[in-house]
Amino acid sequence: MEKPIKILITGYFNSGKSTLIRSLDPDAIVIEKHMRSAYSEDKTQTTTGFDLGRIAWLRPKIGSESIGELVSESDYEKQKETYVDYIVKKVELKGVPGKMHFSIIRSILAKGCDGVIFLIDGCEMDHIKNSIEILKETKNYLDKDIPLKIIANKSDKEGYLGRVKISSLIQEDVLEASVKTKRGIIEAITSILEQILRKNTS
Ligand SMILES: Nc1nc2c(ncn2[C@@H]2O[C@H](COP(=O)(O)OP(=O)(O)O)[C@@H](O)[C@H]2O)c(=O)[nH]1
Ligand SMILES: [Mg+2]
Repeated sequence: MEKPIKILITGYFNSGKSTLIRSLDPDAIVIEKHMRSAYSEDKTQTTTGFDLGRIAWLRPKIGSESIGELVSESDYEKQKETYVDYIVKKVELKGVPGKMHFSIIRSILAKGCDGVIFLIDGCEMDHIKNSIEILKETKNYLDKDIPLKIIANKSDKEGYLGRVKISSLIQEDVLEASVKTKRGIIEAITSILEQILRKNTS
């Protein structure tokens, strides 16, 4: 059995990591705790362990320049015969707890990952400052050649600061996306998967 490609989903608290993993794999393991006081109306839980989602990346063998589809592993297993003409890669999405004090857990979860998706809440200045810290921390324990994509999430929300502003604040290129509406997310993940495959075959 081919080993799954491992992608670390990291970033500061409230950036959308658990939501992303759950939206791609409804059966994901998500270890959260109820917060003593809710951060916002729809943020009442915080990751205290890790998240683990299992998905399959499916690309047609003919016309494989297509970015393909991402489906949960359990959906893929149910409809396997539909995908006989597809190149299938299993992918594990491992989410971290985003609060600052969980730094050690983040460093452990990063071990052995093939690529990193770094999420930022693109609507909050304070959040972006904390993101800069976590990005620095992440780079400290990752090999330089591990593919990394930085995503400014929540592009659907009022007050979104936008790619240009966020890129200049964190001094890195970021992609615009919304986990909620799925805009830009599938493209970002399939593009990091392609980068990982290219690296592994070169
Ligand atoms: N508007 C909007 N809200 C989002 C989006 N992604 C996540 N959220 C919300 O942001 C909050 C934090 O999400 P969560 O996945 O718990 O963040 P985590 O702490 O990084 O795991 C939740 O209330 C989500 O519903 C998005 O793309 N747009
Ligand atoms: Mg979480």
